Amino acid sequence: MKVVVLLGSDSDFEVIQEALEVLKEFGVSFQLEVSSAHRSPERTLRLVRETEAAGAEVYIAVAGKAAHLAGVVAAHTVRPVIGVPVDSAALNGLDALLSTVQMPKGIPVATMGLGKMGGTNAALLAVEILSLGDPGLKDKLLAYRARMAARVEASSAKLRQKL
Ligand code: RP5
Repeated sequence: MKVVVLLGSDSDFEVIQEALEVLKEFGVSFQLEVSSAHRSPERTLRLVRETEAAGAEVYIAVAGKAAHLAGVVAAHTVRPVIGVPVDSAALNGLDALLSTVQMPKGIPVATMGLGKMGGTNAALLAVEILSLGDPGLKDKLLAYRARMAARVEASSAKLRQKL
């Protein structure tokens, strides 16, 4: 497995569902686990140690509210850690966004935008990181972007037809 996806709670699953499809689309192997920085701190530490020893190259940590998961994971590995803040109800995710992005100097977390958008970008960033050592993945990323650009062009043509 190349990527480890950690969720602070099973209630975060919806946020990362599309991201898992992206990883599958790119043929990137991943391991998905629920582990909380607060409720199961020892399990979180064990998972980071075990998966790094097993060859994990990138971590994606998804958490809401006082979201410490990404920071805790980053504290225990020098592999890149991508944080996805969950947009839960109380503060619309501002709590999780600030908790994830405002890492003190020395322990970086690459923080994505809130919610599903951030989840999908986390998967794409993980693929980009892995593509540094895998030209095949780079080609797939370029093809993915070309498909996106074609969709923009098609949507523009469709809109013009409506006028
Ligand atoms: C965080 O608290 C989790 O990442 C989740 O976003 C939030 C709420 O968790 P549950 O109470 O739904 O399990 O730790």
